[in-house]
Amino acid sequence: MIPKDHPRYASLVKREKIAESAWDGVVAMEGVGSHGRGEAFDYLIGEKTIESALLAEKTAAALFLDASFPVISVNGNTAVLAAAEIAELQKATGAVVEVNLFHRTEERIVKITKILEDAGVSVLSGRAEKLLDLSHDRALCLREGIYKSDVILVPLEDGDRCEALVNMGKKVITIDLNPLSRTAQTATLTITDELTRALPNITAACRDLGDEEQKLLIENLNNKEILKGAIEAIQENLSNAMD
Ligand code: PTJ
Repeated sequence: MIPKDHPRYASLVKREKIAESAWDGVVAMEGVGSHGRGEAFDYLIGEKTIESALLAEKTAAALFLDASFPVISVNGNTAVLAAAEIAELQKATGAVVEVNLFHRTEERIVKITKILEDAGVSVLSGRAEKLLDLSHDRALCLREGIYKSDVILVPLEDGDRCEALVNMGKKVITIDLNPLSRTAQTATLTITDELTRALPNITAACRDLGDEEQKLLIENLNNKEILKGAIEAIQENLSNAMD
C-alpha cells in the first residue's frame, strides 16, 4: 500500500499498476523494463509536458482529424495505464482501436480487450493475419484495422514495427519518453511525453483545433525539429539541476 502523502505517490501508483498487471499476465514482463525506462526519461524531461511535446500533441490531433481511417494500436502497458484516456481519444477521433501486441498471446489479447471495454472503448475484433513485413507473430494485425489505417497511433512501440508501418506509407504517431529510441527516430511524429499526460492533450486538441490551425500544423510537421526540442529540453533540465 503506497502512502498517499508520499512525495512520488502518482508515479509509484503507476509503477504498482504495471507490476501487478505483469503478475496477472496483462503487461508483458518486458513491459516492466519499458516502464522503468520511461520513468527515467520522464525525470530527464522534468515530468511535465515540454513545449515540443505540446506541439506534437496538437499536430497528432490535426493528423487524426485529417485521417480517412485512423487507428489506435493498444498494447499491455497502454491499456493498464490509460484505458480511460484511450476511450476519450476514441470518442474525439472516431478511431478504430485494435489490440496489437509485441509479445502476442491470445490470452493477453482477451485480457487487454476486457480492460479496454470495461473503460468504454470499442475494440475491433477479428482474425489477425500476417500483413506486416516482419518476422513471426509481430507481423500479425487485423485487415480491417491497422492494415487499413492511414494514420495510426502506436504508443510505447517497438522500433521495427514502427518502421514497417512507416514503410507501408502510413502516418505513424508514437508516444515515447525516449527521444533517442528507434521508434522515436523512425515515426512520422513523436510525442516525447508521458502517456497519461499526452493522450488527454491530444483529445483536447481534437476538440479545440480550428480548420486553419489544423492545416498549418500538418504543413509544418517536422519531426526532426520536434525531437531536437525534446533533447534540448533534457539538456536544459540537466543544466538547471547543476545550478
Ligand atoms: O504489451 P506488448 O507485448 O505489446 O509489449 C509492449 C512493450 C512496451 C513491452 C514493447 O512495445 C516494448 O518492448 O517496447 P520498448 O522497446 O521498451 O519501447 C517502449 C518505449 O516506451 C520506451 O522507449 C520507453 O521509454 C517508453 N515508455 C515507457 N513507459 C512510458 C513510455 N513513454 C511514454 N509514457 C510511458 N508511460
